[in-house]
Amino acid sequence: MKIKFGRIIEKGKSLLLAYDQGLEHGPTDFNDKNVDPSYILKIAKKGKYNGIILQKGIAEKYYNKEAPLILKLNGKTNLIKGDPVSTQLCSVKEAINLGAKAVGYTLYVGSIHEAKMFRDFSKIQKEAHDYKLPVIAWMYPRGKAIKNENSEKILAYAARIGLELGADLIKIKYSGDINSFKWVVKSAGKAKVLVAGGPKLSKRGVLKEAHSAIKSGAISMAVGRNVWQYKEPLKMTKALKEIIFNNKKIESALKILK
Ligand code: FBP
Repeated sequence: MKIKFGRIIEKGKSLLLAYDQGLEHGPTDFNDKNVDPSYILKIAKKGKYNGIILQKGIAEKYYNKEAPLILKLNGKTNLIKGDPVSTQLCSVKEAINLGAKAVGYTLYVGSIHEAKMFRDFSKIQKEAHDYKLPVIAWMYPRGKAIKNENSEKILAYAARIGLELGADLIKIKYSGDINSFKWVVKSAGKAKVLVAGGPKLSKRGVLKEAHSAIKSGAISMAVGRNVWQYKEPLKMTKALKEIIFNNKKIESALKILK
């Protein structure tokens, strides 16, 4: 089957901007500027991102083709504790009508609700592929059964599940070192791996993560807070791109942020 990646993958790489944290974490992630979705969409456009990740409410009210749209089809808040479940909130057809060029879905592997998310994901995967749309799976090990969600073993398992379930791209947390992450990437097989950004790091920390992601064989990052919480998001974008698309070293990219 020929999936249409379009601009989402460029020269074998991809830098995606995530902005679904309003649902996942609430406005505690935001300040006066980045609470406004228009501010993020400007970054996506000026930074020439390969995709902007939004929930449908933001897409309906703000999106105007600033970058290829990746519609997140499920979501949950962080208000409910215990084993997580993320249910479907938007259909593949609604996503297409909003202009989506790919769809995204979070799977909490290891949660007692894993079976429900697997079942729902398998339906949206089929429907999206009927339209040749790429499917991005957020593969997040979570729940009481998961002792260490960043261990190489569990991340490699989660990546492999993404491949088995038919994801085209897998968004996954970084394991912390290149050698262990190489195994995670290898376990994902032909599914391409994107490293998830996470909470705000130092400038060097973000660039190091991008550098390690590329060195491990990932096709890049899907980053949110580390770009739009940074005081100059477009400079951070440029620095990340130097590493991701131009194979620059961390020190050289850091000069952009001086
Ligand atoms: P960040 O780069 O801001 O961490 O965004 C990546 C992301 O996967 C978002 O798409 C999502 O909202 C969030 O992280 C979920 O984070 P978590 O479940 O770890 O709190």
